[in-house]
Parts: sequence; C-alpha cells; structure tokens
Amino acid sequence: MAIINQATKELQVKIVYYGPALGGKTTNLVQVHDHVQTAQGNKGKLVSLATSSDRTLFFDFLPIEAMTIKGFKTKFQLYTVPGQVIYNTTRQLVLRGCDGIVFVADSQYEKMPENVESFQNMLDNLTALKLNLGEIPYVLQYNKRDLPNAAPVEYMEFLLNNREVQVPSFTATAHKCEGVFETLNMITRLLLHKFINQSQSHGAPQPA
Ligand SMILES: Nc1nc2c(ncn2[C@@H]2O[C@H](COP(=O)(O)OP(=O)(O)OP(=O)(O)O)[C@@H](O)[C@H]2O)c(=O)[nH]1
Ligand SMILES: [Mg+2]
Repeated sequence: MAIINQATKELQVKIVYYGPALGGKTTNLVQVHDHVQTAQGNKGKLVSLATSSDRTLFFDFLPIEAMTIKGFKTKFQLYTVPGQVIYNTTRQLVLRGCDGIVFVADSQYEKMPENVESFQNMLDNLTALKLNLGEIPYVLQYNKRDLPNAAPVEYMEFLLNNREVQVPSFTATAHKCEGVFETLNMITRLLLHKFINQSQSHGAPQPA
C-alpha cells in the first residue's frame, strides 16, 4: 500500500514486476540498479534470493529514492515475483499491497501460452487478495525483442493488452537495458499521477 505522509511530504510506493519464468523480471531490476542516475535517485542495495542457477526463489527487492516531485520526496520499492509456476504462494505474498505492476512478457513465439497463463495467474492472485486490476496502474513490457523468434508486437497486444482500457506497452531488450527505463518511467508516472493528485483532491494542503 502506498504510504503518503503529508507532514514529511513523503510518498512510498510498491511496484511489482510480474510475468512468466525467465521472461526477464530480475534482469530489469539488475539493469535499473546498474544504471539508475544517482543524481536523480539514490539506489539502495539489490537484494536477490535466487537459486544457484539464478532463478528467483523468493523475490528480488530494490529500493530507489527518487527526486522530489511536486514537493513530495518519492521512494519506489521494486519487487519481482518468482515466475516458475510452482511458486504461486510466494507470488501472492509479493503481490500483497502492490501499488503498481509491470508485466514482463517473453516475446518468443513459443512463450505466448506461458505469457497468457501468467497474466491470468496474476488476475487470479489479485482476486484472492481482493484487489482489482482495474484500480491498479500497470504497464506491459514485451521483452527479448532481440531474439529472432520474437512475435509481432500487434500479436502480443492482441493477447495481453485486450482489456477494456488499453495500457501503455513497451518493447524491451532488458539485458541491454533497452526499454527498461521507459517502462519504469511510465509506471512511476502513472503512480505519481494517481497518488499525488488523489492526496491533493482530498483537501490536503498543497505541496510547495
Ligand atoms: N536474449 C535476451 N535474453 C534476456 C533478455 N532479458 C533477459 N534475458 C535473459 O533471460 C534469462 C532469464 O532472465 P531473468 O531476469 O532471470 O528472468 P526472470 O523473469 O527473473 O525469471 P524467474 O526468476 O524464473 O521468474 C537470463 O539469462 C537473462 O540474461 C532479453 O531481452 N534478451
Ligand atoms: Mg527472477
């Protein structure tokens, strides 16, 4: 849950990277950690709990302290879920209290069933947590665009961006950092818009 402290003008939000196994969620966080501009954001330590073969076992966690926006000092907590199907209890735990979601899909043609299954699994887990995707800002990332068997973006949009309201989507090659910050910037923009406007429209004092 976002924490908005009007007294100290601090906003803290939780963003969860969700998607099928090996889609590139952890890679996104590694790239953010490696490249985030310290002039703009103080990065914390990237905590990863993974197996010896680098598969996420529990989650990855990266705190970023971003610049002051509209008078609010913003802190983003980035998490990844473990994509492997067997770790659903953990996925639900990580999803609890999320403010925004980045769904990282694998662009390889043969991964489409896994993408769709993972998206449905996310919807099921949100329902179990009494959360509704319609009320949670989210964006889609079509990762691994560098691979020769990448499906056309239009096809992925048809499969994954087909709800009542279409959301922003980005192509990415996460291990080369392409599309990583475009995706992160959009989800943070959506969240700041939601929470700062919300807090201002509830009669709270206007930040300087
Ligand atoms: N070719 C290519 N490989 C990528 C890309 N992004 C990530 N990878 C590779 O894909 C593999 C899996 O990436 P991870 O980031 O560990 O995937 P994950 O989604 O965290 O996987 P789980 O933790 O099992 O859910 C790694 O070997 C990455 O280097 C990409 O854009 N293109
Ligand atoms: Mg991972």
